[in-house]
Amino acid sequence: MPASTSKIVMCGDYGVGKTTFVKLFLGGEIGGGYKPTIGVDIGRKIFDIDRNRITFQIWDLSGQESFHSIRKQFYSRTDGAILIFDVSRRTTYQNITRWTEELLEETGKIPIVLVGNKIDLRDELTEFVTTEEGELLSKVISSQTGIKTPFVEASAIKQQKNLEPFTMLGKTILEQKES
Ligand SMILES: Nc1nc2c(ncn2[C@@H]2O[C@H](COP(=O)(O)OP(=O)(O)O)[C@@H](O)[C@H]2O)c(=O)[nH]1
Ligand SMILES: [Mg+2]
Repeated sequence: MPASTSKIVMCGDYGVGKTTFVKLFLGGEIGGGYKPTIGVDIGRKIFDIDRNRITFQIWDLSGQESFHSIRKQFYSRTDGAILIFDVSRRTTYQNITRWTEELLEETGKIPIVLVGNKIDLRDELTEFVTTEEGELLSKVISSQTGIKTPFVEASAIKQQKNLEPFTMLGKTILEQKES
């Protein structure tokens, strides 16, 4: 991997929308990653943030989210992570802590962004994870890990805030390279 390439991992339970975010960001299909046997799709995109060029190599678990054996390789040499939960399924929110711990154990301190996805479903539901709860979780992660963890609410399907997690992560990674 060239030094200028940043490996980004998509974390969160099955069905939260990880692949939807990646496909929208890459502007096409992903798949055919070079390690299909470990259940990971890998996509690549070069983009510009504030006149700086950055290359993301994005790793997305392909339906193997529950297999612990896969995830060690998955996290290896990661530069940044997008942690996603589904506001319509509280268990996916509760499991973020576990995803975070597992990730950071392998990577050490790296930039992360927390995403509450599927906010379009709130209209139809009486029980959902609220904005305040999402913000609280990001504060807890920040204070426990020492990593400033921005929180974004999104609806990938409606293409609301679906690119923000990537650009926020890119900015943080660029800032760290400069300092
Ligand atoms: N209502 C709604 N559905 C979504 C949203 N984002 C993704 N989905 C749907 O949720 C399902 C799981 O998405 P997917 O990206 O495969 O999740 P993954 O398992 O985390 O990769 C699919 O049917 C998506 O179309 C969203 O913002 N709102
Ligand atoms: Mg997926």
